[in-house]
Amino acid sequence: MYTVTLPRGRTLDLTTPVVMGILNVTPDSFSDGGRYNALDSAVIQAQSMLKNGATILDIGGESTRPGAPDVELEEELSRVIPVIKAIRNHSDCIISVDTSKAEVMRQAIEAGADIINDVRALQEPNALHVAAQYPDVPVCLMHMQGAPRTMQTNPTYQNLLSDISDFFELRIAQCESAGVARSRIILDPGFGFGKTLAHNYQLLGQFNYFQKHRLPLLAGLSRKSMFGNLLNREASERLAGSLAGALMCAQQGAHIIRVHDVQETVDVLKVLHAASNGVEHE
Ligand code: 9MG
Repeated sequence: MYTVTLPRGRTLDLTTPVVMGILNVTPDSFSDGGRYNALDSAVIQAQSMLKNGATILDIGGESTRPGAPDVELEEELSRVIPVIKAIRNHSDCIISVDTSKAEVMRQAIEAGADIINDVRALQEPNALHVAAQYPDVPVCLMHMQGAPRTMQTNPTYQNLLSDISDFFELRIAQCESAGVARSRIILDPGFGFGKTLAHNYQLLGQFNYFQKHRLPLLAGLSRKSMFGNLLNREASERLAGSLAGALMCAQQGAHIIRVHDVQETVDVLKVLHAASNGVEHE
């Protein structure tokens, strides 16, 4: 049972799994074809995800798919900050910023973001320092082996699960030393980030291993190539695989499921909730 403190006196109740809707504001967004770059479209997309049951909106301006090029600071700021401001003007929803850059984190929080989602686990220059300055902002630390440009070149582990867990423990300790309290941390094993197909399915089958850290867990598998490669499906055809993955992670203790297809995932989680907790007799 976890409740996470948020800015402006709010909290995020993670007693049952919640959906984080993905709002990519990159020109090459791999699964929405870049349709949502314009500010108005981003706000419309955000409203639609909230209407469909998203609890959190994850806004990112850097593509982290394998092979993606780095994005300059000014470019990332210009993509992300106006969108956060516009959504915050329309809604009191929970916004996370998907970034690894300290300055993007800082400006995003000042613009109204509530959560830092960092695929590089606050390892970039100054990121820990900025995170420490906002004690009400939770941080998601994701595991990645390597960097997006090269991470899929022969990833290897001594022991996949314990290597990832050791990384978590190290980063948790480094966060605490830098002034980021353990109670603010969310962990994510990072499906697809420096993992082979076999690694990804081992993670999916044994996601509950990470409950041992006694911290909220995030799972991001939506439309990833682990489904494309297994099922021979294009990104737009990976809904069934993504829902199966979401369900498996939720059943094994994931608290936050990061997805493109909000409505369908919310339905899956409602079915899981009904089966786990019962429904009123008619
Ligand atoms: C930004 N991003 C892309 N994939 C992700 C994943 O699996 N987890 C998290 N936390 N962020 C992700």
